[in-house]
Amino acid sequence: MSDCIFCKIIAGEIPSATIYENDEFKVILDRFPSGEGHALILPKNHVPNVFEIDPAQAGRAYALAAKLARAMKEVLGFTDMNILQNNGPIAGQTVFHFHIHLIPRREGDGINV
Ligand code: DGP
Repeated sequence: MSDCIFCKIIAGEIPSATIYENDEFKVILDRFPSGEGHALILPKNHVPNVFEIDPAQAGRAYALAAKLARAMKEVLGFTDMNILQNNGPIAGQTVFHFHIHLIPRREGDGINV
């Protein structure tokens, strides 16, 4: 989608810090992180939100979230993590390309999700 910032990142038109990639998903660091290591799982196809994503693809996205959560915990040394996903502006979605937030949590980090 031509005016989607995440599609531009996936196409390589806008730089991003990519931490993982496969045929279906790209995982980048959030440009406005809630905390250290805040990452976003993006499907490479444009799909706006949970209401429109293929449920099977949503399942693969969450399976990837579970794998990355373990790898990130090992590498970054945090203890806890929020995994969340916003759908629609009232729910706090600001980029209308489905994405899962992986937010490492540490004691006393002061993050409000
Ligand atoms: P949400 O509010 O759930 O739609 O989250 C969108 C996230 O995307 C937000 O945490 C900030 C992040 N973001 C917005 N623009 C960019 C960008 O250009 N690059 C990266 N890496 N992240 C972005």
